Amino acid sequence: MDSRLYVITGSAFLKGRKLEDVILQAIGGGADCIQLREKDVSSRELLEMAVLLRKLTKETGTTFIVNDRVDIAQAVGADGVHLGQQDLPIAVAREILGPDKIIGISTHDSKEAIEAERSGANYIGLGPVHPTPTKSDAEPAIGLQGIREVCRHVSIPVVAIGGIKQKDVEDIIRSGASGVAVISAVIGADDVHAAAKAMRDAVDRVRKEG
Ligand code: 3NM
Repeated sequence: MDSRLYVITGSAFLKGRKLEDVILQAIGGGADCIQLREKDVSSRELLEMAVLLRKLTKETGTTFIVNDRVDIAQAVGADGVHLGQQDLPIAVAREILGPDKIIGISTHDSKEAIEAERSGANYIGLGPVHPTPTKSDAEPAIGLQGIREVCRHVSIPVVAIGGIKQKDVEDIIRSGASGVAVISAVIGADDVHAAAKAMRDAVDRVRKEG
C-alpha cells in the first residue's frame, strides 16, 4: 500500500459541495487512496457514503479504505481498513478481513510503529506532523524529526498526516515518508483538483530523486 497522496473525507470542509464531486476532483488531481472517515454520522449514513465511494474508487482504480469500521469495509468490499490505537487490534481485523486486505494504523512514535509492523500492518499513518485543528484529540506534533526517527525503524510504508500543506510536502517525503495524508488541504481547497495535483506532483518530484 504505497500511497503517495492519501485523501481523507471530512464533511465539515465540503462547504456545500457534493462529496462525490469533491472526491472525483481529488482523484483527478492525483489522489491514489481515499479514506472514508466521518465521526458524526449514523452507521446507516456511513454505509451509504461507503457504497458511493466504493463505486467511484472502483471506477477510477483508486484504493478505498474505511476508517475504524471493519464491518462497513467488509460490507462494501473496500480495499481495507484504517485503525486507531484504540480500535480493534490488527490481528482481529486481519482475522475478519483475510490476508489480502490492507490494514493501516495510526501511530505517533517508533514504539507504536514497530509494534504495528510486527502485528502485520500494511502501512502506518504517522502524525501529527504539524499541529492541526481538524482532529481535536490529536497528539503533540512530531515534526520532520519524528518522521526521520520512525522511518529508521520500520520498512512498511509511512504515510505522514496532520496539518500538512502543499509547502510541507517535499520536506516530508525527503524525511522518509512514502506519501502524505490530508483532509483540509485538499477537501477544503477552493480548487480541489489543483490542490491535489500540486501535492501529488510534489511527492512524485521527490520520489523521483530517489
Ligand atoms: N489523524 P488535516 S491528524 C485524521 O495524527 C487525522 O493521527 C491524525 O487533517 C493523526 O489534514 C488528522 O486537515 C487530521 O490536518 C488530518
